[in-house]
Amino acid sequence: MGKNKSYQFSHAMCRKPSRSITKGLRALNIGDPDYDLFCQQHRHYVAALRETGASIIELEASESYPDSVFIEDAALCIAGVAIVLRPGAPSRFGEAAQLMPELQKVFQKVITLPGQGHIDGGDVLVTETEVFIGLSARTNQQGFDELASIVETLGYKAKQIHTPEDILHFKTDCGLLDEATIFSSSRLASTGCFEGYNVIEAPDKEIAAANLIRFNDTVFISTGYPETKRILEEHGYTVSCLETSEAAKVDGGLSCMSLRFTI
Ligand code: CIR
Repeated sequence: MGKNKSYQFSHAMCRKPSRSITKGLRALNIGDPDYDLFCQQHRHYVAALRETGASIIELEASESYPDSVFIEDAALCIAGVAIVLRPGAPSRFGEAAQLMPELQKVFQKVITLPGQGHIDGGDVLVTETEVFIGLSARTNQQGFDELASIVETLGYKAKQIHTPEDILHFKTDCGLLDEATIFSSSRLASTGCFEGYNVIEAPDKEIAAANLIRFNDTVFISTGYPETKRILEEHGYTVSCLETSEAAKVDGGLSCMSLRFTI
């Protein structure tokens, strides 16, 4: 595995949005996503990842699972291995089994969690040596224990975090910028969970920008956060903005729409 494996990737796997996305889970109803606009934004997302030099595997939409476009929650790809997770929301349980054969086409080793714990990929942040796992409404202690036991065999240290209560997923509020640096909301950073890393805090008025992804040489942020863009560029990052208005209506952001890995 090469250097900077936490943000340099040969591949990403994405799933097209389904028409049933209008039934997607959300904490607050601010209106249904527009299917056609979601598809357009998703196409731009896929194209932008591809432009970094990666190959993108695009799966067909799955109507049975409204939230399946948020593919990150059903698996974790790490150290050349795919780990099928067990999402914490009942309407999403079946996404993992549906994804498994797709992962088997790509990975030599696909493993499942050993027990009945729950864990959403949105609660997992991978750095060069550590795997942060945030307990949340979707990820429980048993899920942590099961995933921790697997990633430790892959040479990573598992770190348990208590995600502040009103945050859906750990990565709703943070993203990796490079091997030493994490971008985070101040509410999450102030818990001290990123000790040992450099932290760049999201401006309080742009807290939703915290769900960014570093994918190869580009940091992708959602459009509409000019201060975040300025701060990241000042730190020397190449920043590209992507429209995520429709995903946001069902609590989705940039990280959840891809599995990022190297094979
Ligand atoms: C859900 O509530 O499960 C979806 N509507 C949104 C999932 C977003 N996933 C993520 O940020 N990892």
